[in-house]
Amino acid sequence: MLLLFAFFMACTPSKKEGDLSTVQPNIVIIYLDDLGYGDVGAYGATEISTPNIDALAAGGIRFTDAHASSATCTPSRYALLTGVYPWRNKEAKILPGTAPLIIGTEQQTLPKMLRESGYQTAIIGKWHLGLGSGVVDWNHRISPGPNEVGFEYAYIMAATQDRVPTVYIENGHVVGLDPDDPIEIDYKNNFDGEPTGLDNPELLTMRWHHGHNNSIVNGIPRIGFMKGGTSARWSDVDMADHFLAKAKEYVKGHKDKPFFLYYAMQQPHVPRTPHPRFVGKSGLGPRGDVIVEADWCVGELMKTLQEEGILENTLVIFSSDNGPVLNDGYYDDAVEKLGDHTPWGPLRGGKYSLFEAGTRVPMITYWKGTIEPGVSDALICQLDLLSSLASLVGQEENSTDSQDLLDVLMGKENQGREALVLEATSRTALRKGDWLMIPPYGGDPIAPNVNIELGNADNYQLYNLKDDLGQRNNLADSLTGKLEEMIGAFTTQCPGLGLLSVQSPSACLR
Ligand code: NG6
Ligand code: CA
Repeated sequence: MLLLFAFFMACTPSKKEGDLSTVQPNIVIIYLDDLGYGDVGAYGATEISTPNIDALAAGGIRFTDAHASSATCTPSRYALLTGVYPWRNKEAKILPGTAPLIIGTEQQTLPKMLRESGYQTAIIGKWHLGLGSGVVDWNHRISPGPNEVGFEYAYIMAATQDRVPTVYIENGHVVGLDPDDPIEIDYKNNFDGEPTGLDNPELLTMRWHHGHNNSIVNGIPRIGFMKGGTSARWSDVDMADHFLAKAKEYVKGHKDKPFFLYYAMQQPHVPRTPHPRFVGKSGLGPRGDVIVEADWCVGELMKTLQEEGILENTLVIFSSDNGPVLNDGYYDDAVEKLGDHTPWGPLRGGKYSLFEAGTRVPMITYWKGTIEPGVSDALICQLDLLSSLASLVGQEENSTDSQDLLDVLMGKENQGREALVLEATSRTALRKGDWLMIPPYGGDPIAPNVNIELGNADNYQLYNLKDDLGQRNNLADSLTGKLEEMIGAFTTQCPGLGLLSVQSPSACLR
């Protein structure tokens, strides 16, 4: 009887009308890799079809001014999971596959917080926050990693699809590893006699454009050198199905108690390797095809939640870790077949950029029967999920940069953050209200290989996004009062992050 009651409570939370403070829905974060603001139908894309993501948007809150904390992966994921601005941690930058874990095992994290509330917690997909505490031996249990910072279950790729090791890791163990064929990884030197993308172009099925010319796995040249582990190497074209199967299995096996699932998909990051059944489906080349594939995965996961009878007890949060990039290091027709598609939507810049398309990404909250469909233009950051979800499940959480914007996530309130410090490849800028201020930074205005405007300029830039979403009209010279106000606000966001130190916010490093 008691068991039955517990089961009932888990599946049907005791929700009072308008009171979310005691609710423990399942929480699923679906996180894409490099999906741009304009890559989704619901965000205006006309050249690509994303019916399943669009359905989430139509049935939930579609945020128009939501941000990843950063314009690259590792820092955004650090912020998402810790609630701490990534520029406070100097290690929070794009990591090689051999980097140590950059989240402290004593640090507060989203999965830890939810675990304290009785949640089961899992990550399935891309990790890219480092593993181990020095030199990793891939042939023994790899620790610390996701299991040590709050995830009870972890089925991950260590870094990115273009970096070695190209294996799945389940709770610290490389999946399918033959002990007689140990894995060795090195990011500096190749292993004797191993082919590389640089020396063996005849072995490649995908050509590298810049970087990506080290070890070859499945005909694809990668970043970093790898030897051994042949039986454990993943199949790139099956990766989406593989992670999806794991996610579905997790949902089915854990539906009787509240769970948190962080489903970190690999698309549309390079190398773009759609399963053969999606090849050619978008007409935009592999980049478009993997977005179609990812959309299908989203639909399948939603179907599973429905079939398992838990859709109305599950909060789904959909987003991306940074803005879009076309050529990110391989010849894969992303540029050539783009046609009229605009992955950055009406924004300027893209991945790696301090302009809006660097960090402003699609974000949707969906909770059937609880969230009323709508559109929110509140300024919100993925950084805020920690405090907001703590508030949802009734946990105290005020130790971080994260703000409690639960009502905004639920579509009950449109007042988001007042200000947000954005980060792109260790540079920072300030959003406040409708304004964006980018301090002067040296370096290329346009990244030559990826052809993205980075936001670098000799002088301050100030844009009013309300009138000028495309950030074409720099008002820094004409609105000096506003500029001063923004610089002042930027400085107070973090004492020490002032005019002289903006280019290296070391005073704010923890
Ligand atoms: C860059 C890679 C790029 C991508 C990025 C990380 C080169 C030349 N470029 O260094 O291909 O892997 O790192 O992307 O190596 S992220 O989305 O994980 O931040
Ligand atoms: Ca990314």
